Amino acid sequence: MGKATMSRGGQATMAHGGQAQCHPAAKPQWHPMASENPDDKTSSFVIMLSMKRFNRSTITSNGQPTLSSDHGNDAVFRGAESKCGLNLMKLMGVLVVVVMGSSVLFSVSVVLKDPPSNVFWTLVDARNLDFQAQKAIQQEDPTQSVHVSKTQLLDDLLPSGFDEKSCLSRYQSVLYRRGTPRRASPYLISKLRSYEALHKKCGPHTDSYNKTVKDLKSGIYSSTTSDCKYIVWISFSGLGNRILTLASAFLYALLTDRVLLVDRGVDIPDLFCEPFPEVSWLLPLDFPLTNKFNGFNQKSQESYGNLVKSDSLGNLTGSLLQPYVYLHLVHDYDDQDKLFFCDQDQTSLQKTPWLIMKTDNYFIPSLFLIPSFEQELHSLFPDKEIVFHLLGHYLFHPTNSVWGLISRYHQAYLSRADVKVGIQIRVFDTGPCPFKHVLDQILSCTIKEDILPQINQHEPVVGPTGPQKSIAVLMTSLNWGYFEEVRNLYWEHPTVTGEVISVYQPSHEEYQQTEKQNHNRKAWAEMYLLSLTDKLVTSSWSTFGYVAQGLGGLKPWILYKPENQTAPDPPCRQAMSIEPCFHAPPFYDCKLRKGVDTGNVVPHVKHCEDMSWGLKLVEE
Ligand SMILES: Nc1nc2c(ncn2[C@@H]2O[C@H](COP(=O)(O)OP(=O)(O)OP(=O)(O)O)[C@@H](O)[C@H]2O)c(=O)[nH]1
Ligand SMILES: [Mg+2]
Repeated sequence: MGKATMSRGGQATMAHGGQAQCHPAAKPQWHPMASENPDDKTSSFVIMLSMKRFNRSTITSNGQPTLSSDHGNDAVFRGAESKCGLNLMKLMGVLVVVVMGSSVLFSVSVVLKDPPSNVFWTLVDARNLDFQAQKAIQQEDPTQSVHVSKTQLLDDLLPSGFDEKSCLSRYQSVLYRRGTPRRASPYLISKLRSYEALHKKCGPHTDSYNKTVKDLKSGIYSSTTSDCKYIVWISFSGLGNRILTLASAFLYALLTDRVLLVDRGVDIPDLFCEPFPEVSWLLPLDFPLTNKFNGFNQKSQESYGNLVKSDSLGNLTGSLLQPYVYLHLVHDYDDQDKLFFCDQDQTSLQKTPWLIMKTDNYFIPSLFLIPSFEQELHSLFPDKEIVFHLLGHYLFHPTNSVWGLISRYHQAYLSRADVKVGIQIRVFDTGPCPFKHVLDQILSCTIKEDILPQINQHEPVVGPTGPQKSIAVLMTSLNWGYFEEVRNLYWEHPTVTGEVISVYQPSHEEYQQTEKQNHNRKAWAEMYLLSLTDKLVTSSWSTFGYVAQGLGGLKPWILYKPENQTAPDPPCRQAMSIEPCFHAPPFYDCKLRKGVDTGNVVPHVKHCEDMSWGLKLVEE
């Protein structure tokens, strides 16, 4: 990320520049996983308590929870038997077993049926979901197929008919969430089914695809060869950005009846399962323009902006009769590139068989400002704040290797907590880490907003003051320092409420390492794990945090961006909506041909909380 500059016509652009981030003072140091330290009594205590609760129930291979003999409980029963008489105790034991068993069975049946989403927002149900998650993970054969219910298809958001074993997350993810994602409109569901049919007809290696590629190779423009048109998404930028831009490109494909094809970059097939049935979304390796992708930039002749400029009138009329057009929607795009967001220009692009898009921006908010898309978008998304939430759940299913990272981590550190708190720290300043002002900001936000309890500085031990919740905090950061400080704080001091806080961080990669396979797997796993929390704190300007909040359906508390190495006051605020922010929107009225504040045109597109010139969708 970088600074915003105003360009001609009052349009703002983002200059990312170098990856400004918090660097360790010396060479990156690799610390041992502190949270695995057996001396960390805090974590062990929490786990021990939860294990006790869990051991009472195991789940059989047919998916039904049953009661197993917990050795500790057996001992209690045996002692009681000798005191009170065998038969009475047996009877009581059977009664307890029946009551507990039926309550667990009832709750599981509620989960598996089709519950209203708010039913999940209770601790009882959350634990039952954890039983399910536990079962899924504990299966001896992790690739064993699970029964697919309507709930697992996310209330028909997902198509049926996939091979379940090839992508376990598609069916198991619901077991880790408190409820299914928010409901899609029937219109969106039918649009997705139509898209899948189109993809099957036009996707890679179909007759239509082969014909259209043939024309492309020979440089011929033809609108009659095939009735299939394509949008090719180029893999570009950090993983958070790529997830948001892929969702944006897909929505654009839905709106313009194009087929989305995905440049695999270095890692796309390693991170995401195929989302469409039968025909791949991956661009074939022999696609004739692939070797141009890296070179496409703001100056490329084939870019829409430059084609507009080369028109003698400076203004295109009618259709663009090009075999392909490059859409440069990267943060450094200029006023002509931004005409992409105008109706008239969309008409020009309509007949071009191939659009090749490079972007690092979540540009969906500006699609909502294009009049010809307005009605369709309203029918697809009557609730404007769940656009990424739904598209994200439809498109992004972690591959089995990433799902292993997610499910094992969840199982080991998070599943038993009553409350899961996510804290995502992305620092864009350079200097020795951790910064004290960032740490101060994290603590003042979480305590002020009642996300974490205060510590008691004066007493070595504080007894419980009421029913105790276990709170697990999942921190993510490239740096280790913030986690270490927060964990130590809650280890070295009791909380004023007596609650015990366990703090975990999966990795500390120190700096972005896009070429390293495991690096991006971990980044994806961490975004996903954050999305499984109940309360989320994110950093300003971070697409990593946006993905987590969007998938999780969470309105995060956003830590304001520190200025001059000082913790801002207030330290954070809760987001208006769960939608990501478009960092570099155009500020242009296509009809009036002059600058306009696009955050002030319709009630559901507003400026972002963390970036005053950004745009985001909010529910009216
Ligand atoms: N594992 C891990 N990787 C991280 C974390 N924060 C940043 N990264 C890495 O750095 C990249 C940053 O790119 P994004 O995912 O777009 O996140 P962002 O916060 O928007 O950062 P920028 O795009 O660089 O401004 C990620 O994709 C990861 O590769 C983190 O907390 N955990
Ligand atoms: Mg980013």
